[in-house]
Formats: sequence, C-alpha cells, structure tokens
Amino acid sequence: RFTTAAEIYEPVTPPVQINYTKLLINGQFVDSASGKTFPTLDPRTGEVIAHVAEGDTEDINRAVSAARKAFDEGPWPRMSAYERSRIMLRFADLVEKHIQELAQLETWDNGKPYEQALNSELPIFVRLFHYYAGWADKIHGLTVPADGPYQVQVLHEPIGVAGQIIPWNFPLLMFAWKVGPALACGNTIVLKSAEQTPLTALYVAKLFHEAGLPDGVLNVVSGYGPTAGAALASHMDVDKLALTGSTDTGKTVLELAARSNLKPVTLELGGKSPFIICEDADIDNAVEQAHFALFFNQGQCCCAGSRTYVHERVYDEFVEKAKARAVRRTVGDPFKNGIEQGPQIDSEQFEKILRYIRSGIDGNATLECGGERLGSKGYFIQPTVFSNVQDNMLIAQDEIFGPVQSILKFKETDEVIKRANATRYGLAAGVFTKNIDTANTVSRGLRAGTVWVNCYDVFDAAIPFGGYKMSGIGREKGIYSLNNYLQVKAVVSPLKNPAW
Ligand code: TXE
Repeated sequence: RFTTAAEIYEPVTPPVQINYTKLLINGQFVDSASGKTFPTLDPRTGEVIAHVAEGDTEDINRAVSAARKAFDEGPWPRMSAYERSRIMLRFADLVEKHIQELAQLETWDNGKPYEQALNSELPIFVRLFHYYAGWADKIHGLTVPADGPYQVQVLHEPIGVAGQIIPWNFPLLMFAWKVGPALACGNTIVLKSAEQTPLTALYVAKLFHEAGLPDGVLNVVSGYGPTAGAALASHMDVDKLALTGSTDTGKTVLELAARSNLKPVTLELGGKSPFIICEDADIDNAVEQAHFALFFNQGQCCCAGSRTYVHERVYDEFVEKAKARAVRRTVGDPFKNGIEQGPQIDSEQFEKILRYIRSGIDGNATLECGGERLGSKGYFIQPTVFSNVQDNMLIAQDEIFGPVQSILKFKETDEVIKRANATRYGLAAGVFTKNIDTANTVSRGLRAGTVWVNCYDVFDAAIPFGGYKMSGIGREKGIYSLNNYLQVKAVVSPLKNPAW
C-alpha cells in the first residue's frame, strides 16, 4: 500500500524555528565573506526552507586560522582530558534536551522519517558522544623496551587541525562519527556540512559552545563541495582530512590532499553490498532484514544491502515475499506517524535513481513492483523490486542510493562468495544461514569491512566501520577512529643507570 498522494501534498510544517543559518567561525555566527547565501530545500516539496550563508575559500581560510589558533595557543589540547570529557558529556545532555527540535530539523532538511530521526538516530548520536567522552581520558602512550641503555616513551598526541567533510544522508550521525573522536583526542576542527543539509550541524555546534567548548575548537562552514570542500581539502594548514561521500569525491580530495601538504586522509565512500540468503535461512526473517537493509533511509545508505543473492531453492518464495513486503511499505510525509519512507534528498538523486530503474527495465530484469515516482511533487519514489537480476547489469554494479532492491539467484556457496566479491566496492555484507560453518566460510571469504550474520545495519559506537577496496580508507567508530586523530611521537633518552 503506497500512501495516497493527498497525504504527501499537505506537508506539515514542523514547529521548530530555524535560528542558525550563518557560518560558525571562532565561536561566532558570521556571514560569508562574499555575503552569498544558498537555499536549502524541503525534499517533500522542493521548496526553500531557509537561505544559508555560503562559505567559500576565504571562509575556510578564516575557519582554519581560528582552529589553528585554538590548537596552537588555545586551551583545548592543553586542557585536562577529564575536562574535555566533561564538556562532551554536557554537550550530549544538551542534545538530549533539544532532541525533538533536532529530529524535526533533520527530517525537514533531509526527508527521513521523523520517528527514525527521533527514536534511532538522535539516541545513537548521544551514545556516540558518551562513548568518545569516555575515551578522552583513556588515550595514552606506551613505554617500549629498547636495545641499549635508553628510555623510550611513545606519546600519543593530537594531530592538530582536522578538516571534516560530511554528506547529507545522515547529517547528524556523520557529524558525531567525525567530531566525537577528533575532540576526544584534543584536536580542533573545521567541518563542512553537505550543501543539501546544512541546518543541524549549525544547531549542534551552537549547543557545543553552550556546553563550554572554547571558541575556535569547532568551526562549521556550510557550502558546496568544489568550492568550500576543495578549499578545505587543499589547505596547507589542515593536518588531517576525513570525508564521507562518493568514491569520485574521495579520489578528488585524496589528490587535493596529496598536492597540498600530504595531510593523511580517511575516506568512507560508496558501496554495493551483497546480502546473501542461503537455502537454510529463516526466510521470513531474511525477507524482512533484506528489505530493511536496502530500503532503510530511502535506500540512501552507503552500506545498503543492494545485491540480494538468494539460493535457487528458496528464490521464488523469497521474491514473492520481498515483493509483498515492498508493496506494504508506507511512503509519505516523513513527519506522519507510521511512515517508513520519505522523499529522496534532491532532484539530482531522484533523477539518478529513476535512470537506474529504467536501465533495469531496459536490461530485462523483471520489475516486480514500483518503478515510478510517487505523486508529482517532491522526490518520492515507489519502493521498487527487481528479480532475475544478472551480475553484469548496471543495477547490480553501481550504487543506486535509492529504494531499488535487486534480487539475484545463486547455487553454490563458493560461487556466491566469488560473485559477491566481484565488485569495486567492499563496505559491508550480510549472510543469512542457520549453519555456523556456512556463516564462518562466507564471512571470512567476503572482502568487506563489516559482515552482518543473520542481522543487518547493527551500529554501535564501539564497532569499527569502513571499507575495503574503493569503499574507502581507514575505519571510523570504536577504538580504530582514535588512530585517525593521533600522532605518535617516540621520545628517546639515555638511561644513566641501565640496571634500574
Ligand atoms: O556526493 P558527494 P553526492 C554516493 C551516492 C550518491 C553519490 C553522489 O552514490 O548518489 O555519492 O552524492 C562534498 N571537494 N554517496 O553528490 O558530492 C560535498 O559538498 C571537497 C555515498 O551528494 O561526494 C558533500 O559535503 N568536497 C555517501 C560531500 O562531499 C566535495 C554519502 C559528499 O558529497 C567535493 C553521499 C570536492 N570536489 C553520497 N565535491 C556515503 N558514503 O554514505 C563534493 N564534496
């Protein structure tokens, strides 16, 4: 059942006020140097929500100077780790206090279901800051036994000014994944939000200052990628860069980083994650999880389970049930209760998804349901299921980033491992089986940064996340993300009395 068009056409205006639309540099909200602004749109209608200051090179320069000063002279890296931790915890408390406004703003700017933002993403955001606040005073170095009469200390120091570029699919969570570890380690930050979703980063950065974050430690510049983003990636005074975005943008910023000051780069990029259902799997559970793995967040997840491989013996049953589940998916105004799917983020993504759907139809995959836009306003797309998909079809190779499930058939475990790995990506994977040996064989055979066994999209602050191959470089979350934001310094001094 798709929600009726009338429900989509009467969008409720959320009761949240938009108070922050300027750039946040050195603790102050300021206009962009050019005075330019850009519109941020409501994906339900394509109408303007607000005009936001448009940062460019000069603003990035100002923000980097502020972050540099806060790092070189300011209190943050010199503050006790305990004090840093307490500011992060106070910030998490403030976010909890403002949880409804933040969830409303996130839904308004992004189009994701309000219930998802409120009950899932905001609590995970808070949890991430609790987790990294807990790390702040547990980051320490080592002493190393060296040959000869030397004392060797290995210090773990903050790396300096971190440049962070985030996408629009999870604006708040991507903020948390990047800002949490960087601040816990004592770095200062210039963050560029995605041009589609600038509102919540400004709001939470303001809350961080209310929680006691010193000026210049966290600067937020809204703006476009090729201008503000590129200026950040190529800045000579930025010591480390992190990006979540497309694989093409990952290549661009890696090159900009190399051509400027060789700043280290972590990248979290696209994916085409296999979701493998073996013949002994609990089919109803696998149908539900495969549906969730693909359609969650309008299909706009880097780790979306977008190649559903089903064993030939259970294939027909699976396709029938997957189709029935997709048809039942509720699509409509994301502010309404019970809505599972809102609009896609913008016209560019919307058109890209519809092009892939057409290519699936033209390539003779079987369109089981959906396949068209929903209504005539905003960026809603019908939940779409293709069966009889072949590995060489575009819909089985490219990241569609939309509500389009592609179901493929397999026969042997070894065969499906090979086919699942035959991709330029390697972000995540799922395997559904009751057999522990199959689960072990498949999960060890897959070249992916995360393998979920009989579950999918289980995120936890402590679990590392990142990609093999062209899905990225490095890991975020957990203990692994701390390494991205630390320098290692060996301090060697002679020992006067080696016996001691
Ligand atoms: O990504 P971009 P787009 C994938 C997904 C999607 C496709 C395109 O397949 O359909 O990418 O989305 C900034 N220098 N993912 O165009 O452009 C940009 O401003 C520096 C997967 O939105 O990569 C934004 O802040 N920065 C993904 C961020 O990069 C630049 C999430 C991501 O935007 C830049 C999003 C440049 N030259 C899209 N160009 C995931 N891994 O979750 C752009 N940016």
